[in-house]
Amino acid sequence: MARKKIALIGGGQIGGVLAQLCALRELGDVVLFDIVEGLPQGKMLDIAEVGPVDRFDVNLKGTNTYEDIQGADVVIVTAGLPRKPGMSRDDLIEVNSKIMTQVAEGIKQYAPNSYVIIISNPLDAMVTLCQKITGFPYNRVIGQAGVLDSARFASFIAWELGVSVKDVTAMTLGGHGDDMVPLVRYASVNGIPVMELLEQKYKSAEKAKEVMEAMVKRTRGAGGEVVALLKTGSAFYSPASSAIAMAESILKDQKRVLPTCCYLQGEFGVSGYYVGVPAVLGENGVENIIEFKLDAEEQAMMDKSVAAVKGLVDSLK
Ligand code: A3D
Repeated sequence: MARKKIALIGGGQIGGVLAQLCALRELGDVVLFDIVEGLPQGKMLDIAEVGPVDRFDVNLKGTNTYEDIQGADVVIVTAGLPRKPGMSRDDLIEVNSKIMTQVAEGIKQYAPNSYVIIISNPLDAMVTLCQKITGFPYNRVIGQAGVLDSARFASFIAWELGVSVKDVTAMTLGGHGDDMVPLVRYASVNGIPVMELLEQKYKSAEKAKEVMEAMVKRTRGAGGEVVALLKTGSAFYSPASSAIAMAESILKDQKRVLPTCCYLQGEFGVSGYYVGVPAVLGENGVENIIEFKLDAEEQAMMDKSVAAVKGLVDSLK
């Protein structure tokens, strides 16, 4: 059986970590593409030379030629500019649309059967554009945002309650912007509602609500928090790990339920747009979108988030 092949388009901060994670987990052979000469070649040589230490055995290649992505099973795209302090993700739309157009054409020509995971921002718009240009079916073009946004929410909850991050489940829905929807009602520690634990801790429902609101706010602004600290770019370890979880679920047909930027056709009352929702990811990409009932407050937040996505995506037309 042929070894799996993963193509990474964009060899910057996230691209380099993606390549290392693919190697460490032996997900398959990896090709790292970038337009900057020497950058992907240098990063891949650097990672390859530590194979004897980390004990991974996969082929790693850096390239400036799209032909080298031929036969890729999964393509992960990070090509595009990241934010600088004070910028919103939406400020990147003009420049990153041009980059995404080139990238999607390369994928369409050289990896026509691949499953594509987009990370470039503004996420929801870039996924939409990539799907349009490649013409690939919706189940094969998706975006990473929700795995990371949810992990940030879960981290804040674990730190607040003093419990292991391994035991916290939390999820965000909606677009990858400041209006994303952290689902408070479904956040739990091994199934025990987080709100109940906060009320126990503070012995006050009001204070518990206040603490949760602060965590929701921090989750919505978590990307910007990292940007403000780094000053020269945006988060890169966490988006890389998040996309790898999605890629691994597809490559190994794990059928994990992961918050994924998916094309909706009526789910959650949305039609014709890419929005973050829980999806089963397996050998056929998005195999199922998991819909469940939102209460009135959650639906209102979802509608607001979707309206922001629509505004941005419609500006592409
Ligand atoms: P960076 O380190 O600048 O890497 C981007 C790479 O893209 C650079 O090496 C460029 O040379 C390369 N590039 C530029 N134009 C092209 C092109 N036409 N074809 C191929 N490669 C090209 O950025 P980064 O890795 O930190 O971030 C990459 C993207 O991910 C940005 O748009 C970020 O905003 C986005 N991002 C998304 C998340 C999500 O959770 C969705 C999180 C963090 C960053």
